[in-house]
Amino acid sequence: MTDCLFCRIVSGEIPSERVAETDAVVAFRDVDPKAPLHVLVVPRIHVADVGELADAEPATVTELVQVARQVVADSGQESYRLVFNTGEEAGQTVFHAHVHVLAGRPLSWPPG
Ligand code: DGP
Repeated sequence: MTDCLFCRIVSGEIPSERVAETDAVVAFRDVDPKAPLHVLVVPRIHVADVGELADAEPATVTELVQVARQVVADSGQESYRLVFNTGEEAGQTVFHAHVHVLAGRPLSWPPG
């Protein structure tokens, strides 16, 4: 039993709409989408953020990006944005590493 939301999604205890998975990562649709395509790709191991993931399992950081790219390709999109909110001030609310995959509409810059 864990109180980490994304660990519970990875284990299947909390349902999600999965779009891809590998031995190391799981990709599922964000419950509050900010773009027509908004998927989260998360490592199966619990680490708080992408920096910790880079220290613990550097190959899994690469896999997050590869799976993100595949999810975008499968959706028929070409342009996309990957976002790693890291730390409270940067907007991170779930402290299990994840990358937001956003596509399907024009995305402005800079972000808020
Ligand atoms: P962040 O703010 O970067 O930590 O992103 C967390 C994201 O997680 C946010 O966009 C909403 C999403 N989220 C929160 N709870 C759930 C849930 O229960 N299911 C799914 N699929 N996504 C969730």
